[in-house]
Amino acid sequence: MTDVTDPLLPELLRLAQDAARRAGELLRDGRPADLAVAATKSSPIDVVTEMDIAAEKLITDVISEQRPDDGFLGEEGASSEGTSGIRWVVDPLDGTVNYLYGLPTWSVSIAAERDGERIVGVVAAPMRGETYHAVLGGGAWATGAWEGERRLAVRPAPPLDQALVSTGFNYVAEVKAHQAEVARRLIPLLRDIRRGGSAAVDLCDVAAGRLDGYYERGLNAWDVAAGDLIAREAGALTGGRPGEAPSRDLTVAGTPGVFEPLQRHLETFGAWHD
Ligand code: 2AM
Ligand code: CA
Repeated sequence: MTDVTDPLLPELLRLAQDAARRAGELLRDGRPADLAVAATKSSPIDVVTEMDIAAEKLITDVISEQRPDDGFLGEEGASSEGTSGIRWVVDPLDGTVNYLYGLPTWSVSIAAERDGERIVGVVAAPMRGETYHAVLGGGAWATGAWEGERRLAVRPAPPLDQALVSTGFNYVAEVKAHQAEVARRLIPLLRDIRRGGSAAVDLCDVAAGRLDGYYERGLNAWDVAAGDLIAREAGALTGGRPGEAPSRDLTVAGTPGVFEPLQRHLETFGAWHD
């Protein structure tokens, strides 16, 4: 059981915030201005991948310098066991396609786990000028360039037919086709859907009361580790299929009252399989 007064928690939070800020600046300032134009030419994906790898290296370097015994799991391949019981779960650039096109919704996601329990989450969204964070038991917070720290809370639940729900689609065409079918059945039951493009930001938007719900299939641990803690600390419910934790099969998040019927419909519509 985590003691919320444990001084390790603010130490890990500060480290995650520092690493996320520096990686965010690297990605923001290092993005070639002609990246979107280059998307029609040679191989812009390689440029994005290079930035992705550089950002992950920066994050693991910043953290390892302070805490050499911690483990890592990163989208770009960082994987080490560590010996301290702390493992960092890192997505250096979540929302890659938005980044490629110059859309603002991309993020750096960093979470810390102790003995498998998520205790710290930071999601930096540099083009929004906002960073979201949570420590287990300590609430969820946003910090912005133009305001101080703001506590995050989910919206009061509307009836499902007034709920704004975000989702995402896979990169593989056949998988996307099934996901589109699920969305087709869901849309008439909701106010509307959104397709943000960064799972980590979607989860933070549920936390901030900017969405009533979010779901997606096919996510990895690094996409959701930080955002899931932030959403839950803001009062959201998160899960996978009914009774299960979020997984690759399905991630669902929502304000209580929206989460449950959304999760039930997703089960019925087969959102958990390809
Ligand atoms: P990425 O930008 O790091 O690739 C968009 O729908 C969200 O889901 C993003 O967080 C994206 O992460 C992730 N995502 C979508 N399809 C994916 C896939 N096939 N493999 C891994 N991540 C995927
Ligand atoms: Ca990702």
